[in-house]
Amino acid sequence: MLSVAEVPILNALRSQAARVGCRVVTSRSFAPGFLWGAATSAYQVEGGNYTSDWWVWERQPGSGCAEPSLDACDHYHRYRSDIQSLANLGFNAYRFSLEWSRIEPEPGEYSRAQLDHYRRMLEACHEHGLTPIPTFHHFTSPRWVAEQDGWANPATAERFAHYCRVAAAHLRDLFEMAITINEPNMPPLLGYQDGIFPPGLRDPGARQLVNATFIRAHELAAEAIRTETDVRLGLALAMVDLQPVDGGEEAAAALRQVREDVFLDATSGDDFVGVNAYTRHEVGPEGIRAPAAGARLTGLGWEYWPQALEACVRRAADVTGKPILVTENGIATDDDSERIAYVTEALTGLRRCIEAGIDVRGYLYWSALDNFEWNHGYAPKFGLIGVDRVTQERTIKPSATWLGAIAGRGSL
Ligand code: IFM
Repeated sequence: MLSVAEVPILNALRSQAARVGCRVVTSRSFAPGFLWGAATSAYQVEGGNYTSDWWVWERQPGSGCAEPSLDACDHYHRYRSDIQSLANLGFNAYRFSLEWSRIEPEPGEYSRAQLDHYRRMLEACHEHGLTPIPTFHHFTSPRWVAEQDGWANPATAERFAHYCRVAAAHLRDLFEMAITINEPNMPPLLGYQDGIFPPGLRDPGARQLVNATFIRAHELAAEAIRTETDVRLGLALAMVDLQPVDGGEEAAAALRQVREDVFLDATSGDDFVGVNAYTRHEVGPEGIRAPAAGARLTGLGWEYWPQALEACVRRAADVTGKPILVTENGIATDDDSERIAYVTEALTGLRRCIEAGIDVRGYLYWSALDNFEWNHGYAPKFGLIGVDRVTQERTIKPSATWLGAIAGRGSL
C-alpha cells in the first residue's frame, strides 16, 4: 500500500515511463494486453426482439415476468454511441451477443441484413479500439426452436452449430475471440427445473437432458466456428462460490457436479474458460440455504459477496488448467458507491489469483448498461451507464469513470 505522499512519485514515474513507451508495474498492476471492458446481451439491450422465445415468454400468463422488454436500451440503434462511450471511458474490450432469432428467424432462412448489422457493431468496436468478444448465444433462441421442443430436443445442438457457422463465415475477419454460449448451465436450471425461464418446466430430469444438449451445442459450435475462422473460443459459465456448512460437503459436491463440473469438463478443447461470478451460496446437507437473516443483500436479493470472484476463478482454473477470462462480474444496486466497493474487492481477489500464478486474461464488468434483467424486468440496476426508461438518455455513472480509469492505467 502506498502512502499519500508516495502517490505523486508513482504517478510521475508512470508518466515518464509512458513517454518512453514503458509501463511501471506495481503489485497492483495487471499485465499489458489485459482485457478491460463490460458486457451486454442482445435481448437485454437491443429492444424489439419479436422473433425470440423470450418475447413470447414475457407475455405468457403465469410466467412471473415483471414487465416486457419492449425497446430495452434501443442498443440496436444506439450501439455506436454506446461503444464510443465505453472507449472514451478507457476500456479496451466489449462483449455483446448476437441474437440468433434475428439472424435465423425461420429455420434455414438467414437474414443478410441482420448479419450486416453485427458486422457494423464489430467494425464500430475496432474503430474505437475495443476488442470485440461476440457471444453466439445468451439465453434466447428463435421462436421456431422453442416450437420444436427447444433445448430438450437434442437436434437443437446441430441447428445452433449451423447458425454459428453461417454467422462466423459472415463475420470472420472482424473478431479474434468469442464465446459460444453464455451460461449454458442456467437455461437448464431456470427454464427446465425451476420454471422461471422459458419453457417454464419444473422437471429435474429434463434439466439433465438439456444440460447434455447445451454441452453438445458448445462442442459442435466450437467446431463449426473453427471451420470458418481461427479464433480463440470458450464458453462463459455461471459460477457460484458454493460453501458447505454443517456437514453439507456431499450436497455441495453434487451441486457442483450438475451446475459446473459437467460444463467445465466440456472445455477441454477450448482456448480459455469464461467465468461469470457474483455471489456465494451456503450449502447444508439439505441443499442451498437462503442467505442468513440480516445478511447484506444486493438489488437482486443475492448475498453481497465480492469474494466470489476469486473463489470461482481459482476453481475454474484448478479444474480445467485453462486461461480464465472474467466474462461477468458486478452488482445490482441503486447505490453507485456500493458498486465501486464491490468491484474493488472483487478485483483485489482477482489480483491475488494472478499473483498465485493463474493466467487471467481480462475482466468484463456486467453490465455496460442498466438493462432488462429477465424475469425481474428493469428494476435491478447493474449498469455502469444509466438509461432513462422514457427518453433512452444515457448517464455515465461515477463507477464507470472509476473503472475506466483503472482500465486505462492497468492497475488498481
Ligand atoms: O443479467 C444476467 C446475465 O444475462 C447473465 N448472467 C447474470 C446476469 C445478472 O443476473
